[in-house]
Amino acid sequence: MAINDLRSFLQALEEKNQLLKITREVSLDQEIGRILIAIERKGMGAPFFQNVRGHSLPLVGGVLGSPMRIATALQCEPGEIPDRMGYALENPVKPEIREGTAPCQEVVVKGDEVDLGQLPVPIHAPGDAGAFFTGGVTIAKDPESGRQNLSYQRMQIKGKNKTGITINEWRHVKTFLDKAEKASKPLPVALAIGLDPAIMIAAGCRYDGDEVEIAGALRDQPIPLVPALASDLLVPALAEIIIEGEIPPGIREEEGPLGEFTGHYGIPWQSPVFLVKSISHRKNPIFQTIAGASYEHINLGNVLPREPLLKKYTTYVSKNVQNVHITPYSGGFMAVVSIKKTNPGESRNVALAAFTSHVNIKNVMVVDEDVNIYDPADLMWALSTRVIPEKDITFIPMAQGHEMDPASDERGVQTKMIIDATRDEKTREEYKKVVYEDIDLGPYLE
Ligand SMILES: Cc1cc2nc3c(=O)[nH]c(=O)nc-3n(C[C@H](O)[C@H](O)[C@H](O)COP(=O)(O)O)c2cc1C
Ligand SMILES: [Mn+2]
Repeated sequence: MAINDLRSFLQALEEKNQLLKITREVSLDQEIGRILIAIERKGMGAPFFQNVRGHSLPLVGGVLGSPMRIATALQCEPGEIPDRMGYALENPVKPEIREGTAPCQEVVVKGDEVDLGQLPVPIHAPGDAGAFFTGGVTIAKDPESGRQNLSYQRMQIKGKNKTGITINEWRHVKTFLDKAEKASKPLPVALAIGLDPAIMIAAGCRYDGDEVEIAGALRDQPIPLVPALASDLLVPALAEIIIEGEIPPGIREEEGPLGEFTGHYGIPWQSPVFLVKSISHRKNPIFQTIAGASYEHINLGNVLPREPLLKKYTTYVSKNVQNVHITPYSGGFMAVVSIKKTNPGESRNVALAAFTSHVNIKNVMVVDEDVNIYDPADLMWALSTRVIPEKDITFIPMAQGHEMDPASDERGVQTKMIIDATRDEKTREEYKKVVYEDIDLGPYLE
């Protein structure tokens, strides 16, 4: 079955037993966040809440919270994800611009009718400052070149038609807003919620063109876009909900704190505001959210966009590299490389290559090919049984990392670490891993 929007993706997840329909009434105030995280940590499916207290819209979260669900979204095997992402980043496919009204514009609410309180926006983590839109993709254009861009900017609700908008340094939207503010003009923005997961994955990538072309490459066909209602932006035709408005120039207000990808809270910051002019949606729209500091958040921002280069650089150093993974439970600070080692020093060279693939990589663990890089327990087993600390652990002090990592200084200077968990030739011969074949337990538990 082809996936081209959130609905078809949810159906694909359901077919793979990766969707958990929750019919019991749940509260937006932390309860949904708690359930999202508990279910994700237990490796269950994506929770699809049918009954949100005080709201008629259903809400889904965690759809890209596991390698299995990402593989379902990309219609490949989990081990093929880095290659699929690498291919898409190098073979962009331009979108298709459609005329006329699109599904995402079936119902339109404008002007004074706009009320963000009608949407089921959760307060996710206990320390969050309020309700944040976290699962929507920001659409904006360079005011000079007209180039369009997709990214994530979380928005704290501040009124019926007003939110904050968190725009970090180095973001394309930051350069667009700088240009608009210099000309004392507002910057039109659309927030698209409830999307084809290919568009969500593309929006987390650092790319110099329009990220929708990466989504097209992931789908091997152009993504359909339609003209927005309140600006000259182009929005995904099959989105569930589109919120349109603008960022007025020169305004900054306090926003936050919010649970961040590092697994720690940020501190309150000064943000521009987003003033909403219209909300359009499909009939019976589905709301979508991403819990802060969830694996889903880290997969989108820190894992999927970076594994292709990690694979490319490590494979460049050794053709014996089997696969790579950036682990979502490390804030994206840990890279794991599996290798079928043939030379004694090969694993160290591969680790050094891994550091060059992204500044955020702080810990690199190299394992033999019999270790499951997606299984934290298998990695801890390799650490516990195959590492001789004084020989296999190497520190690289005073290197550059991420400034939000609490184990680095305020400019991100930190010590990097190599954990070489590969065995030498002799140990490899002497010690074989005990492997029990996987089994379908269904018939035994009836
Ligand atoms: C779930 C998620 C939430 C994010 N939240 C924000 C945010 O609030 N503000 C921000 O500037 N960047 C945020 N980011 C990071 C950027 O959106 C992301 O790096 C994006 O690729 C940047 O796009 P750009 O290269 O077009 O600027 C978030 C990323 C993810 C995956
Ligand atoms: Mn961009």
